[in-house]
Amino acid sequence: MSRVLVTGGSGLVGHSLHKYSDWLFPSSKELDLLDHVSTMRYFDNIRPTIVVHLAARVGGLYRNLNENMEMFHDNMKMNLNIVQACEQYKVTKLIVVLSTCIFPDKCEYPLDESMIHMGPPHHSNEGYAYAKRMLEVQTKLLKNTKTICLIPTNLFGPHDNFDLTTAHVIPALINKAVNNKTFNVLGSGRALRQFLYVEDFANIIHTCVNWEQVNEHELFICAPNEEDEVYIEYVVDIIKNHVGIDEITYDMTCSDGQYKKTASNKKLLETFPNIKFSNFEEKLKDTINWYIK
Ligand code: GFB
Repeated sequence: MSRVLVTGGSGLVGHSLHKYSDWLFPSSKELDLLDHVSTMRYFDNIRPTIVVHLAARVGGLYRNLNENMEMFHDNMKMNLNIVQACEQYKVTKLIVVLSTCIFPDKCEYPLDESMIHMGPPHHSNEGYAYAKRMLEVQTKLLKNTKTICLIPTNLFGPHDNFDLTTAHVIPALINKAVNNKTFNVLGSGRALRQFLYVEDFANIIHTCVNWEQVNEHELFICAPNEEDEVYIEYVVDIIKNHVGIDEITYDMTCSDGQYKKTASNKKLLETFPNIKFSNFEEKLKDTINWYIK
């Protein structure tokens, strides 16, 4: 009988997994991943057999630009503790979450799983990117634990972080649109992104938890189809029309971050042909309605 532990259970992705009610979702008070002793004590008591490691210090472009050192430091500490605990308590499967923003900034597109370490990441989030790349290396070195690195594109949905100073683009724009009748888009709006709805990602995680995994170490980019990549200004238009905004301005003094990070879902869909992706515009409107409610 598997005992599934989910770290970071109160966040965007964690919330979408609560429907798997027999899984464990400890709070950071019960399991402080920044504290080695607390982490080992929790694993010793609970003895999980499968770990879904979502907990991270994470944020949008502007948080990363301001907190690269803290991003590296905290994520390295959490990841070291989790991987050591999995080794010591012989966890059978560890699923971790990376991000398509950790890939090299200068590369061929579309991104595929083989490219992660082939060059420096974009300077805007190198702290986060290198910590996540080290997590991929750590998981590969585990001796008795099968590991899966899931690499999502930009996630969005209900229960996201909507704080304007740390949020990703979609919750930030929703917050501004709902709370101000005119609002500022940071940057030109010409960057390209593939947005993954959080419930679709939750389905991928659940599939991996139950997958009879053959290889010791697997990586899967989790992305909607490449042709579903959109400009930020397209997202702005949907939010503007759905909320009924009068005027929008673009603050061209702000960074656009990475221009694009187009990623291929080929390996994921070849391995799990039943994976489906929701309609982006419909789920963006659902997320706005959830925030307004
Ligand atoms: O989601 P986001 O903040 O991060 O998106 P990244 C940034 C893009 O949205 C840039 C535009 O092109 C911004 O110019 N944007 C427009 C805004 N208005 C806003 C706004 O009000 N707030 C924000 N945040 N963006 C992140 C990485 O990159 O991707 C993280 O830094 C993480 O580490 C995440 O991996 C998935 O997509 O640029």
